[in-house]
Amino acid sequence: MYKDTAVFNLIHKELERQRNGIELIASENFTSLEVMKAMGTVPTNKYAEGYPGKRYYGGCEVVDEIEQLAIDRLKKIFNCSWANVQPHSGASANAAVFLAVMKPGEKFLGLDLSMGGHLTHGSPANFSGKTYHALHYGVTKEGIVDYEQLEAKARAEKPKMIICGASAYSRDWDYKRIRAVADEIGAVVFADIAHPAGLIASGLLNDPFDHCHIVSSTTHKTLRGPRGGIIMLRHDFENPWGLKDPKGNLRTMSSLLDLAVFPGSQGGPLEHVIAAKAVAFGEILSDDFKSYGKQVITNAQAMAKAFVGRGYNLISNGTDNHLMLIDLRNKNITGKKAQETLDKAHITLNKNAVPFDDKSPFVTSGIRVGVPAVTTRGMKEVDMEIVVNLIDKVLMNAHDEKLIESVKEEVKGFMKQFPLYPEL
Ligand code: DSN
Repeated sequence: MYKDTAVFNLIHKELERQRNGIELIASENFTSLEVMKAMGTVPTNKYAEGYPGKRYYGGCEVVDEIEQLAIDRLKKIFNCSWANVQPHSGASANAAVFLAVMKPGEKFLGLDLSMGGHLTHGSPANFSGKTYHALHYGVTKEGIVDYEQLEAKARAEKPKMIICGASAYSRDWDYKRIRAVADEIGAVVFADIAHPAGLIASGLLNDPFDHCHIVSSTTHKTLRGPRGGIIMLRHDFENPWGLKDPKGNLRTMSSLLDLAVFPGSQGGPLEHVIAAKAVAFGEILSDDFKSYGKQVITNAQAMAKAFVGRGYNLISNGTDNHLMLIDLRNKNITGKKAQETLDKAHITLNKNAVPFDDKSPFVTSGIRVGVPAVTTRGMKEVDMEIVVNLIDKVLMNAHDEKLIESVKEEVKGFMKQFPLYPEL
């Protein structure tokens, strides 16, 4: 029987990389072993186009129960009336929202990618910017969402949809204000909470569901589940915008979104991943998860303070959530060089454009730093000081290969205090 050693050796190598490094990519996390176990199971063998109770193939009675459990748990987490757990990723979830709400060429308004937004919020390189007419708002020079600009553009251009949410924004959102202007012009408000979802689930940030018509997220960032996407509605509503399905029938928002996921943009759902989502949602409903969310925010604030204490320039001067964006221009190092040099010391983060950046997206003036993953590994405020010291040492000595090698060894020793998957 064929037995693969090449792939499993590489997977083990990746495990060691994760164990020995400090993971600060704001969109990454470590799932529980239970979540991973669920992913490697037999529902991967099953085709189940459709939804629980309404499938195209036979033999779906068990995956129906799995998917329904995931839906029910997710609805409980966010106090929703409807949820779809099938999107393969956050980008797929967002593609389905566009498909349900917009016709090609129609206008929508989202945060500019260069100001912290996401590719699927209208980047010219993405389906959202290629298929629809993307308009953008930005942030002020203080680094806060420019709500006045958003309102002015909304009133002038009358987009069909306004997207709130970001990939590199460290402050909370004023969803109520966005909804108010959307109501003036009759627009749909769509919140992409992929980054802060876990903090929202724990009640630690403003609740988008009160004001936004549609909410999407990934499941693998602060929600600490498997890689995937979800779409939710708190209130399924009659469809005041007169949105129609592909056959021209008026439908409720939930049924338009279900149709947009399947058959609109996906085929068979990944039921093994949906099983893992259900496990993660069960974990989120526990009290432990709320303490995790609180520690994420406490750690992010401790880290922000430590960076500011060493003269780093934080966009918006701090953070409300799990991440911070740092402008490195006063430190004479680009985002690219910072990322590459820190990588050599096994400290992983990403270069990131800062608002009004004068460098290309491939170089950038900044870095994005997030704490969800290190918090999962058990780090507390005092550890944030240590991590910032290590980062500062590397960035201030970026050409000293010997020193960077010694930091790498220091990082490896430090991370032994925070075991990762000791069972594996
Ligand atoms: N790639 C994700 C991030 O890093 O924020 C967004 O999809």
